[in-house]
Amino acid sequence: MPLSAHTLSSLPSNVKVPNYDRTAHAPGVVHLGLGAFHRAHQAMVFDHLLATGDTRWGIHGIGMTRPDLVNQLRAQDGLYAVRVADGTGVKWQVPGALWRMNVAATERDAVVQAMAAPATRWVTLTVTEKGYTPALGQLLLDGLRLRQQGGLPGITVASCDNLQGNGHKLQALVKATATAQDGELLRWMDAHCAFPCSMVDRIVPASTAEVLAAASQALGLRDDASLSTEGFWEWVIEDRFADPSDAALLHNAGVRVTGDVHSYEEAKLRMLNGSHTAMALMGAITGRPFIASCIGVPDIREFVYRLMGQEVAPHLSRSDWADYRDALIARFGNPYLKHSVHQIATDSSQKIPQRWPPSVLGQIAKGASFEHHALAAAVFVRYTLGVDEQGQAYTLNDPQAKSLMALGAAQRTEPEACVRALLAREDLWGSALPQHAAWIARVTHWHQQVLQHGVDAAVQQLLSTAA
Ligand code: CS2
Repeated sequence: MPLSAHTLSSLPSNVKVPNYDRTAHAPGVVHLGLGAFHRAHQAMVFDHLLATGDTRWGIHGIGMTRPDLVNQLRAQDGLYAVRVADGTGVKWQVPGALWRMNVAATERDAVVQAMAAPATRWVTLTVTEKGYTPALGQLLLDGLRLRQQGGLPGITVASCDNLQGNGHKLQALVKATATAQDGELLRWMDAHCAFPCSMVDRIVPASTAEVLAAASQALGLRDDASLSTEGFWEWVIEDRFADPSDAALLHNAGVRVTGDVHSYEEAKLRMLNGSHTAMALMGAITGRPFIASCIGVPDIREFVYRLMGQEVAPHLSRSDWADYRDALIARFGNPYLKHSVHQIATDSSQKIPQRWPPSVLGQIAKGASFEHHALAAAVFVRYTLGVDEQGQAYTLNDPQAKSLMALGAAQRTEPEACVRALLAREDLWGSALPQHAAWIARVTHWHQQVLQHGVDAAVQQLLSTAA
């Protein structure tokens, strides 16, 4: 039997279930991007708020493209189990905040209507780095226009993607979509809507057969949408809301509401996500399937430790970075999280710009070494070959896959030219790094080592030469 509203009462008592009515109220949140992350992070914060008796946090979840996921969740009445597991223990929970679902690609009108529903107070987004397109701007603008025309209150529109200044980027995108006729709408938006920046953090890998099997064992029911995550979660959001009283509510639910999201964003993007991308690319090439398998290699662990401490930390405004680094190393090693390196390597062209260049530029400005990032960039160049060190082919899942593979294709015969061509791309590295001769020289060096001796030997060489 599958998990659903009807079977919820049959779950074992050690599985935490929603204790509130899921049908009496209209959702107050429209969430765009119904992936694993949202369902194991914000949906659980909203579940907590609903459990306090505040009925305004039900979610109308929007899958951007995939009808299969939405169909699966609809069949389970929006219910799914989350395994929260790490060194401190294993717990199962069924969050109940997901009340309605649609697919943006095929049900656009329903999405616009949802944003303009009277009960809607928030729109949250996890549409990934590549999702910030004019089509997204238009979708939001259409929803907001309908609200304004209906004389409804403004809303909070919160980007939760791994982009620096994500709220500003989203607001600019929506405004850029507006035409000359939208003057009044834009004035209404400025006066009544809020686009806070936020940083969200929880490691939530795409689900695996192992997780689904563990779920059916723990629940005694089939659950095709179950997920596995860690105990740790963090949500830092700028204190800028359409309804200012939301600040206290979110704070009580464990969210950090602050004027300074920036320092949390930059630390997370460069420490956590920057290390993730470096390890993911190394894992893809060496044939190590998961982040935990990479961080389990002492040299890679030391590499990541030094990357964070020596090249990222000096440029962070967050002063507790050493604790943050140590906690990250432990989180990466969580044996319950089968976090596929190929999942994280997906869309690397969209992720690298936020994750690596700011630290490299910081080191350059100080006259300090950027060897770890240069090696990581060399590994990225090697990654574009699409075949690992055992000769196994893999797919580059990236909107730029074609152009990256075309530039990197001849790297065995013309390594320097390929490194140069890939490092010249301002969409990846920004405008300053491609001009920097020492950066190009060091990436070229590490690329040679990686090609000739392999990733592990290059890492070993770096560790033995760097302090
Ligand atoms: C990862 C992130 O896939 C990726 O690019 O680096 O999804 C990471 O797991 C989350 O940002 C953690 O909060």
